[in-house]
Amino acid sequence: MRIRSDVWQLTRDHGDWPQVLVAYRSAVRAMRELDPPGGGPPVEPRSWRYQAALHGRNRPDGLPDTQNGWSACQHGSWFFLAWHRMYLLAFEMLVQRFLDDDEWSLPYWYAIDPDDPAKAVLPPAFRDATTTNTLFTGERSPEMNAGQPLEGLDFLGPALVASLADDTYTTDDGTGSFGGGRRDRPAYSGGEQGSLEDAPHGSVHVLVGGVITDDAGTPLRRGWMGQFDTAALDPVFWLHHANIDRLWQVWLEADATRTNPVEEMAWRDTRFSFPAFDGGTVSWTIAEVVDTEALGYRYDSVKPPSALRSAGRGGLESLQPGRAQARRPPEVVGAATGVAMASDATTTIGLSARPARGLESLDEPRRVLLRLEGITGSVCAPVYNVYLNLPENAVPADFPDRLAGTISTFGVAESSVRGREQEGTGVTKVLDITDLQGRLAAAGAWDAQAVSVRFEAVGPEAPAVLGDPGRRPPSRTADLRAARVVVVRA
Ligand SMILES: [Cu+2]
Repeated sequence: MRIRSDVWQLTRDHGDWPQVLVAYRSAVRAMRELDPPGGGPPVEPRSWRYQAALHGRNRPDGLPDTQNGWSACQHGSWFFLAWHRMYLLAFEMLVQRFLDDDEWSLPYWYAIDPDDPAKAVLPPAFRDATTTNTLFTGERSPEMNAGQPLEGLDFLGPALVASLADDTYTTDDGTGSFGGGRRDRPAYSGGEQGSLEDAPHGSVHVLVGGVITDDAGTPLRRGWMGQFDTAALDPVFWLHHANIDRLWQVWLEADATRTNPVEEMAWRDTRFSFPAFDGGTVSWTIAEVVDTEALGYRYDSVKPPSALRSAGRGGLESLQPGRAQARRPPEVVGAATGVAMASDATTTIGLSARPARGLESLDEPRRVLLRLEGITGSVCAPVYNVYLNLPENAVPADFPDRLAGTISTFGVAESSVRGREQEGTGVTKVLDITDLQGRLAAAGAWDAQAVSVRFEAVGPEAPAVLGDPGRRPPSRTADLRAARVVVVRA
């Protein structure tokens, strides 16, 4: 059984260059040497840029290039975790062959470890700017390359714990889930993201990607990790995703009642293929990858964060109140359409006035959700915090108890472009506000007639590079918006 290990633990035990990273560096070099010199589309399936193109590659017009099986990554649905598990496994098999070492295993980077915030710094091997170091890239947040920790740990840690407290792998009624919304067929973008895919996964992408500026400091584009079509070019992508893959296992093992949706054919029987080292392909159905030990690997630790462990079984319910109740059909109690999400934008949502349905008259435990539907935009900050009922002119940071949740913008620009194979209708995110609504009501800060929603940008706003920037100059104004923001009782 191979072990995938914590890259920071290896670094602390063995110095900046543990053996697994020395080997990884030389495998990346070998794969990069198979790329066509001087750019142009990759042709050799084992090459570095070809492997990244499997995740995403844009044509000059900004739409995903789907030839050769490229642009196949799955986001915004229950296929997210399974597709990325296979992608990593096929990549790991290639690296093993390049190294002639079938024991080599991807390490993982636990960037948001609520019990060890020091791990939020990029491991030193990835920051070493020596020209021969293939693990370094300048197409990355300059702050993170300088050794600063990931921004926003204060709220990303709790977002991760809340995600791991969610008992449901998938739903199809828009009420949110750990693993993502149900979908009949695979799709590149759009749809309802699972809670793990959103803040814990997407925020690391966009914050590590950062913003690349010109000499005058004008934002030009996001770094590689911030976009589908470039994310896997950064060697740290694979370690970040190994951690997301591990967190799937953490979630499963945290409670014996949890299950993957293996009863559902559209999930279980869906098959994805990847290039094999000797030509041809390697492929799996999702049913074939649900058990990592059957695939030959496990993680050195699947211990949940202490905040989740100390919550215990009863505590899981306090983190996700009402989850254990019988599921009811969700009921929309308020909605606003065309909601601007630029920093400091505030939207007021009128709530159903009928007393029997008002949220204050809740006499039975039900969940209250804030669903942000169809989020689109081309210029936005990496991450947004969403607050409810802030006093006018309040500084959001002064009201951490009114934070409804954190959302990342990874994948938003990709889901906003309309094309032959995609609708361009954006991504959907669901925040559980049951607990917050209860606290606001108890503090006399909940109005049964209306709720106000305020967005706060974290990090600088930057354009996403989609298409030929020479032909279509990117907008400079933040244009993030949600087609609809809904308050739901479920
Ligand atoms: Cu990802």
